[in-house]
Amino acid sequence: MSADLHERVFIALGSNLGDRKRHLETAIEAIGKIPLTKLVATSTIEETAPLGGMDQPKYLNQMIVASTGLDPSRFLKALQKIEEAAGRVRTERWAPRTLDLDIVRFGTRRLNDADLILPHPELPYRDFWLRELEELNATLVRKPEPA
Ligand code: A4P
Ligand code: MG
Repeated sequence: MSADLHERVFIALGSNLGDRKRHLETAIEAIGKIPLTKLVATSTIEETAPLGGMDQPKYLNQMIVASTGLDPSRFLKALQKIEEAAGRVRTERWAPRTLDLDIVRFGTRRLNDADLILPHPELPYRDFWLRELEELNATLVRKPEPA
């Protein structure tokens, strides 16, 4: 598949259980191994207070940008496998987790499927996502992806 069929996907990583930094590192390595996918850039890691009003530990959050030839639904499935491998157990929504992977943006796609909404609807409300996205965009301007 030629490089111009690839789209840029921004992925938000979050962890607030166990060895949080290790979970982020392992996830990034695994995302780099998704078929037809290449890592482009990673943001700095931020420690953030938990959103959602539940009493739970602080998160480490980070965002990465990759280039992929997969479609959004296949890409989401690949991310969910990585979450499972990190030992994530889905309990209630917004509960503490070893690893959470959200697709923030997928090229310029807009989607409102039952299992995938693009761009991610929480994007405008999460300061740390907006900061990380800006940081990545600045990196992309300085270092354009090779064709
Ligand atoms: N889904 C729909 N759109 C997307 C998308 N763009 N990317 C569906 C990923 N998944 C998407 O997600 C529930 C369902 O959302 C998936 O099955 C998928 O089909 P989940 O990961 O199973 O459940 P969740 O993560 O508990 O719910 P949700 O709604 O994804 O919550 P968030 O937005 O992930 O919030 N506080 C801080 N400081 N930092 C955090 O990172 N994260 C959360 C979880 C709460 N508080 C936080 C943080
Ligand atoms: Mg999630």
